[in-house]
Amino acid sequence: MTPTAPMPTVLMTGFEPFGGDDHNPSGDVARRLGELGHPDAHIVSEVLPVSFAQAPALLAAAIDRHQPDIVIMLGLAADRQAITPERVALNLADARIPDNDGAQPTDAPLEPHGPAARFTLLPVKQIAHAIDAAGIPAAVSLSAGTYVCNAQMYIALGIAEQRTGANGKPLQVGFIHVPATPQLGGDPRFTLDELERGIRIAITTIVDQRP
Ligand code: PCA
Repeated sequence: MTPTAPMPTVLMTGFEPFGGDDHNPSGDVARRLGELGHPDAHIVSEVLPVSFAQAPALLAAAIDRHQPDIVIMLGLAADRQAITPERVALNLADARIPDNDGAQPTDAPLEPHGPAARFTLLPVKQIAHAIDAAGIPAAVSLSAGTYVCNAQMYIALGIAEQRTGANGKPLQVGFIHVPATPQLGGDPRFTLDELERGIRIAITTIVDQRP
């Protein structure tokens, strides 16, 4: 970003708790960033239900409402030991557990005529490197899985494809999974403050890398 460029608007999403947990750090971090702001970007945040049926439409509505330049979606990946920017979203819903509406799709395409996969529009290697260099474990993840987070990433990237043309300003979209906090049985290093610090670094990296 050049010094004279206006601050980009970042839509930051996270999720409500799911799978019996009483909180979800992805929603907590998104909410915090929306409240506290960030020096490099105008942040708006939304916490979405863990619902195959509802989350994509709510995300699309939030994009329409806020007209962001960048969409950074967060989700919890409780079995990971790092902050993991996602490289690929698959055209597949295959839920290990029911979502918060009780839906459990298996072996189902998200868009019957859509491409098999969509690739992130975020600089995932630079993001992982910058977070890791600040002392918070981070690594690029190949796949966002086959649950609601993957569905949200796939659909958001589809919205971005339609925006990059004459009809709208380009939209830079990607997804970052965060690990479980100590309250959820995760590594003691992954406090909410540390996850927030990591995501703040991700925002700075994305804004700095913008063409
Ligand atoms: N993680 C789930 C869905 C909501 C969340 O925070 C996932 O990884 O798909």
